[in-house]
Amino acid sequence: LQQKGCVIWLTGLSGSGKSTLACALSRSLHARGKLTYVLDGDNVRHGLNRDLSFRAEDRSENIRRIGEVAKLFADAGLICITSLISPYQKDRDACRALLPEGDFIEVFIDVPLHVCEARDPKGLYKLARAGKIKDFTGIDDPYEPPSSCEIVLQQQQGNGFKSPCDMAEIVIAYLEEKGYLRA
Ligand code: GGZ
Repeated sequence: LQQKGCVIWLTGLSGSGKSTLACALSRSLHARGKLTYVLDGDNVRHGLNRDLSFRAEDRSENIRRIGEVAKLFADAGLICITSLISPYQKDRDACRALLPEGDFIEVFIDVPLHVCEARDPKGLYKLARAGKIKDFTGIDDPYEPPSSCEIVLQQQQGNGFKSPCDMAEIVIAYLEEKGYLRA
């Protein structure tokens, strides 16, 4: 086998930059000759998971299914990047438990709610505040930050701001150190 598979599990609020980071990571890994697959909540909810709502039990089922699919990709030797809010700790832990020790790499994109809300790229926070979307994460549905995860990314660290590419490099350095990028 040409590479050892793993799952890079991105978690964070809507508007925290998960999809942008997933894309930057995947490009950078391709440039190193690695096979990747991105599973994005927003996309998968239009196909495989189109029967699921944002109620707590449906979010859990969304995460469970994507965790199982991610495991299949990792088994096949790919680096699978998931990009879901995945707000509940117990659901993330259940996905972790599907994989061999070390192969589930949880990455918390730690962007505060007020920053995500100020960005509001799709206008969803505005709708949620107006009560037009119910059960919106961070507004009237909880987000449980990881209590312990492999990587925490913050936009502002020290005096500098981190771009999506800078963040991707941090994850790539981790993969390198753990031996996931060996030929
Ligand atoms: C949270 C919602 C909601 C509610 C629609 N709560 O920023 P986006 O728009 O593109 O990504 C969000 C996406 C969340 O889907 P996930 O599959 O990642 O969620 S979870 O892991 O909790 O199952 C957001 C949009 O769908 N969206 N309604 N009520 N986000």
